[in-house]
Amino acid sequence: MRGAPRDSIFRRLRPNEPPDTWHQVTITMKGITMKLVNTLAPRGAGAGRRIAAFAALATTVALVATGCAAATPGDDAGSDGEGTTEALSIAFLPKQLNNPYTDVVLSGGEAGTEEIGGEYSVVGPLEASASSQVSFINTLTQQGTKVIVIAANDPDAVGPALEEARAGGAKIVAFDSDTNPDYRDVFISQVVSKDVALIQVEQIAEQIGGSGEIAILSATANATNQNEWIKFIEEELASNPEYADITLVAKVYGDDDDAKSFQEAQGLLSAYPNLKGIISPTTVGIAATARYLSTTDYKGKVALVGLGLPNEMREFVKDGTVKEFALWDPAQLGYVAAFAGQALVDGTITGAVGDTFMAGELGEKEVGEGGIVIVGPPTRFNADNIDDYDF
Ligand code: RAM
Repeated sequence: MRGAPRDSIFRRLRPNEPPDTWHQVTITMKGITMKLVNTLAPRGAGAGRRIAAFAALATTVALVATGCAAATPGDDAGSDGEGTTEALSIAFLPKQLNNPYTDVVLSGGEAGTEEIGGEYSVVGPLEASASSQVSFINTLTQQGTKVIVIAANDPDAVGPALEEARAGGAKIVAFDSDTNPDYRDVFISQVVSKDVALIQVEQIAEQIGGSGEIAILSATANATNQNEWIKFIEEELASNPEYADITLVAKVYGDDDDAKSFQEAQGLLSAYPNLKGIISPTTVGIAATARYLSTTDYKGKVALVGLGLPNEMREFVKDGTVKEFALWDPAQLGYVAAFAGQALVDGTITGAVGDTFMAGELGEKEVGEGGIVIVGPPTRFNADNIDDYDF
């Protein structure tokens, strides 16, 4: 293994680390790696200000990334130590750049790529619409990128472009949000999809006392991951007699846009005055909904569960808006994706069930049914443990 020795990237799981690298995007251009960090947003600042500041920053990043998309080597790329082999180019294409969740995932992707001795880059759109990733894939294909790691905004819209990339020799690793399985070699999934759904149903049922109206506030309507989780949530509500008194009255979409998610939360409460709880299986949606609830009489009365970043949710757990939510360590997702890309390129795996590869400090990973690699279990965050996490 090449690359400089370093501490574990999963340092965020250690308590009391300073949040100094919290919002960051790294881009590599003409041999120079730039880290853009939102230092305007210390932990505990208002979420609105924080997200607005980062959105402005990310606009710059996306424009730069569009212009030079991902072709150039990282700090220590370009040599295998003997000066003969070209570094493996691994390009990450998240659903959208201006999403704090993406930043954490990418920090793991960068660390994994560095550990492999690969050439890391990031490109991506600023909004998660179905077709927004196609032009980025085309550029990566033209540049001969060896591994494209993609979180799909739509399982099929990216298909033809990914097929072309593969025809040119690229390996495709889906992560976070899957493509149609025909278009990728493996999918790195944070957790077992059904488990993500079940934990959220359990949490909402606990918090509303087992009966009443609930709603779902999701990301975009096309997102594969969100739709998979919602499908399992609906199935569980319909089939488990424990949940017979819970009624799902609405599903709305905040498009992983802070302002739209905030408005959708507001809209839900005015359209459904008897609403007892909201499930938001997206980090953007749950933070925006918490911010809305925290300033209204609904605070502490309407339950809010879902998937959130501890650093974004901390203030709402402390002020009593939110009792408990869930997530996993997003950095592990990017980290494992980088190693999967390398394993595909060097032929260790093909994406067949039972294939195994080593993912650095996370050890051996196995490809399961459907070409899916599961990374880790979900964690519940509440007032008792939220200060132990820093991501
Ligand atoms: C949002 C995105 C992402 C999802 C997380 C939990 O940031 O929609 O795809 O996995 O939430």
